[in-house]
Order: sequence, then C-alpha cells, then structure tokens
Amino acid sequence: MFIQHEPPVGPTIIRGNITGLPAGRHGLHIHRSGDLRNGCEKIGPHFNPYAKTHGGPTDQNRHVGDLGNIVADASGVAKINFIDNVIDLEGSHCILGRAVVVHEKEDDLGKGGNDESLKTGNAGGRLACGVIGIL
Ligand SMILES: [Cu+2]
Ligand SMILES: [Zn+2]
Repeated sequence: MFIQHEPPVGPTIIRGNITGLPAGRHGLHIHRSGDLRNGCEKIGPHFNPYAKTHGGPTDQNRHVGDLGNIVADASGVAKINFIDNVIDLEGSHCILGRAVVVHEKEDDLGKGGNDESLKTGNAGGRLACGVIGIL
C-alpha cells in the first residue's frame, strides 16, 4: 500500500507484507511502466523523470523510483513500513500505473563502484512485480 494524505504534498507511506521471498535483503523499486504483459520484463528501467543516477532513498542523487531495500526474515516474510519523501500519488512524481518490483539481490544504493551500480544498484533479476493501482 502506498498512502499519501494530501497528494502531491508530504511523505508517502509504504506499508505491507510480502511473503514467499528468499531470506535477506532485496532491492525495491518503482519501474517506469506498468506493462505486465510479459511478466516483469516490459516494465522498463527505474522511474527516473529527471535523468539522475541510481541511489538510495535518502540521497539527493536518486531515481524517483529508488526505494532502497526490504528485508525478508527466515520464513520469507518482509514486513514493510516506511515513508518516502520523493514519490507522490499525483503530479510529476506520480507512481500510479507504474510497476513496483522486488529484486533478487540487495540494492547497493549506487555505491557499488561500477556502472551498473549507478543504473540499477546491482539488484539482479526481478522476483516479483505488480502495477500500482487505485484502491
Ligand atoms: Cu528495479
Ligand atoms: Zn534506480
């Protein structure tokens, strides 16, 4: 769930449980498109309307879609409850209709020291994705 009380003003709350994951840290991103006609393959790169490099959620230099990592426990459950100050539910940072993605690996938040780190955080394959819709 993405909750913003007065869009596009103020933080967006991100909350929920994701089950069935391998234990450990997994990158969480908003990718540009919500086209799930071919699984998670056609959703494009990280949502990045300002052509910035990849980063962590609290970095000045980040894609709008960079939400950092979630952590799955030994039973494969990631309990998510945090806020983000960049994504919005209206306006130019609007994430509605785009895809939220859980990655195979940990996101290095742009600090991996290679080109891929500044594009994807070396977060690896896409384990799961979904379109962000309106409740
Ligand atoms: Cu991603
Ligand atoms: Zn990114």
